[in-house]
Amino acid sequence: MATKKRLKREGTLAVDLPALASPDGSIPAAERVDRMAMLTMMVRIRAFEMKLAELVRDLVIKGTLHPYVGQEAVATGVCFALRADDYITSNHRGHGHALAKGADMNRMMAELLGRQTGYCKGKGGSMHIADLDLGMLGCNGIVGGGLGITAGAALSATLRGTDQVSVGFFGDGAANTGIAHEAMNLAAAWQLPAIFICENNQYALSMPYAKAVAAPDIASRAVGYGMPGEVVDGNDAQAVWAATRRAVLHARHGRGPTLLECKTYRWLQHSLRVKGPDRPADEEAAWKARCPIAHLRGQLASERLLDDAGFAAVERAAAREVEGSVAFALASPEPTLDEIETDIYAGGFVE
Ligand SMILES: Cc1ncc(C[n+]2csc(CCOP(=O)(O)OP(=O)(O)O)c2C)c(N)n1
Ligand SMILES: [Mg+2]
Repeated sequence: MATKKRLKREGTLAVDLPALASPDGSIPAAERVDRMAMLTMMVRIRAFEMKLAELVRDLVIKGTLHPYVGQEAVATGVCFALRADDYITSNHRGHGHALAKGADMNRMMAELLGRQTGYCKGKGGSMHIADLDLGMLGCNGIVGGGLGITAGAALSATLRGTDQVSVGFFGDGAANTGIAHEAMNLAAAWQLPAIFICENNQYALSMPYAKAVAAPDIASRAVGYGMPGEVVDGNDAQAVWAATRRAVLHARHGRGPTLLECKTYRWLQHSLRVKGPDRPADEEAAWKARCPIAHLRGQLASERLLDDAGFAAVERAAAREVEGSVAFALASPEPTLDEIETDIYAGGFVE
């Protein structure tokens, strides 16, 4: 109870409201997202991920990783609605989240290739990429594990009296873990500035959503937690941005958390070394026909804001950046043996 009182005294009531926010939480008419910048980010994420598929196939990257291809509009739409000092937590499929929050592609590629110049000095790999300076609190290999951190970061912002918000990305599988329930319940009970972004890509590894959950929408759970919930077209970056902006304004006003369920689809296999059973071909084709990049490109083209040459230039720049990141990584040294016990928080051998 002491915490609750403290939240009231120092936290939610002390929030400094940003000038942009409307008191009812709606998006001010003047506020627009830069859709060209969003498209550029999505193309960069896809180019990065497609390159990783090659590097894994060719054994340049030795471990496994979980590709984000097909889901680019979620990370991009969400992160474009945030401030630089807001927090995100991520999951095992986290490269897109990191890039969209501003992570440096060179350092990401170096980490994936196990180089000293990587985000974790080449010792963490795909599921540990973090950049605290960007408010990127980490990818996470424990399904659902990021959500406790989401709530914790939101509590920290409240106790410090800042108006930062904390966003947690998680999958439809993670939605069924205990920590997801605990984090959402506590965030609502304490009215924390958290936003829970469920990327419902229809599968948890090989488990189809419809076999794991009776309810059609995860967003409907929000009612039970006492927070707003919304189903969003996760392949429409602008729709994701708008829904997130509403949630951000809600949270910054001290009105507590929101649950957004972004319906989307991963195009590639679960992880680049774990294929899982085949999915129905017509299902895959239907989702690929709703490519998030093609969708935004089409919107901009129909408004005469982007032509084919303009899009090709965006793709070329992304390809150059990715190739540059591979060259940077390959030119960087691998970690040395005397580093093996540094940066370790817990350890030991299990026999
Ligand atoms: C606690 C825990 N249980 C199981 C796993 C193995 N695992 C890794 S990813 C995954 C599926 C997660 O599905 P979802 O949350 O929908 O995310 P998606 O892979 O679809 O992005 C599982 C079961 C794990 N990493 N952690
Ligand atoms: Mg999933």
